[in-house]
Amino acid sequence: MTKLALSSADLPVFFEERHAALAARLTPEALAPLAGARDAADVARRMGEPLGLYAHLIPEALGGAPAGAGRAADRAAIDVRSLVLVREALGQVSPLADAIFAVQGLGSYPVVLAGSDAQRREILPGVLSGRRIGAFALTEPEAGSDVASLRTEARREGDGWVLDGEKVLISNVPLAHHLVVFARTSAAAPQRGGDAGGRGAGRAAITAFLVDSGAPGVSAEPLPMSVPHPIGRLRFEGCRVPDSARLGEVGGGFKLAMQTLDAFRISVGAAANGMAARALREAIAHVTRRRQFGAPLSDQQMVRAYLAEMATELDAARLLVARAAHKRDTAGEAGGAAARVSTEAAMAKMFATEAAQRIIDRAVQLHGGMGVIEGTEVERLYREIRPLRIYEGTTEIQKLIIAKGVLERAAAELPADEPPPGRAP
Ligand code: COS
Repeated sequence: MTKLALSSADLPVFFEERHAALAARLTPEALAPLAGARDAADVARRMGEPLGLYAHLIPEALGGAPAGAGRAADRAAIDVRSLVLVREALGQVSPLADAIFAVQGLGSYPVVLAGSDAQRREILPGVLSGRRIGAFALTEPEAGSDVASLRTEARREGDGWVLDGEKVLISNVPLAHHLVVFARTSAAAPQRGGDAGGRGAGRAAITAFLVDSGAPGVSAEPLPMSVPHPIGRLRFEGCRVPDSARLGEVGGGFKLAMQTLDAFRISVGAAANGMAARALREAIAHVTRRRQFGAPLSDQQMVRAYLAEMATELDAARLLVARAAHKRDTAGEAGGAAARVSTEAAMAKMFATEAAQRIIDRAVQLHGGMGVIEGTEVERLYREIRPLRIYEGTTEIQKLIIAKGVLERAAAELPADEPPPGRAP
């Protein structure tokens, strides 16, 4: 590979000079140590030093990479377009590295957003260097998409809290030094779709905590996945933490989780675009080399139709991702918190991951039988892309978020005396 396909080259209108400089550093040579590597701990460390990729997860004011003019002093400003470029590159080179990078972000951005000065000082320098790896412990056996129904409990005891409960499908668990744990701090027992007080009360009862993965009362167990990916289960049994381990306000956990997901869902789309770009490149190489019926496969009209669809879908996905990231980075900053981009982020995540699955599937088809032989690049990508349509919010959850945003926008545009769209006057 001579060069990686990065959106900043094709879509300069969405990007700035610092992105071009970053893209120039994201070369196949620079990222070669990550390609094909299977030792997750080694991959995680290398992305800190020497590669410096985690700098894009930390605001400049806290020692990370610049997020653009006027944002240098903003202690919550991470540059989502830089995340997009890093994940597009990692998606092409090493989906394992990409997944670790993303979860390092999910496990540190809540500290950036809501951490006290002491928590930021304790966590962020290690995140930057790669000496410290984080995880985002939200999902539970009975609370996946329905975050408000989570059951892990944090009970007030003396001047601290005691955590009890179970988390599953938590990426980075086998590597993690610290965990961002979302727990229920209200006494109300949760029911499906929230708690006894309804969905709103279910959400208002969630608080985030910063917990050391080696703390007494925490145990971890790895889970094997269909692709090489460090993931596992966590148990909290009488895990005692001081009140200073609380991340943000009591009851602020749901919002903190959603704000974190809004920023990182856009970059999931970018990772999907990276994997799709790699598959398209492999498909083009194959169909121009392989001859059937006396000519290269690329002479066949049906093959050309596939290539046309793959390239168009990839460009459409890149546009949605770039639009969401640009809006997230440039929309009015209010009190350090970026403007809501839930709808655009959900569109980018949904469309790019679904399109990448289709593009990679066609790349497998174009490879014929070789496409399903273990060790072929497209066969590996076929397995690697699948979790992206599920993690950080399934395609179905993204549709709910998009529809809600569209309806709210339509309602906001209506004159006060007009009935909502779709309803008879
Ligand atoms: N920033 C700030 N506030 C946000 C927010 C954001 N990005 N997203 C939601 N909120 C706020 C809303 O404004 C609302 O506040 P009010 O009650 O004050 O109006 C509150 O949070 C609830 O939001 P919403 O009504 O959208 O919540 P729902 O319960 O209807 O839906 C879904 C929540 C289903 C969208 C959410 O639970 C979700 O994203 N689930 C998927 C979880 C996931 O991605 N899991 C994977 C884990 S990581 S691999």
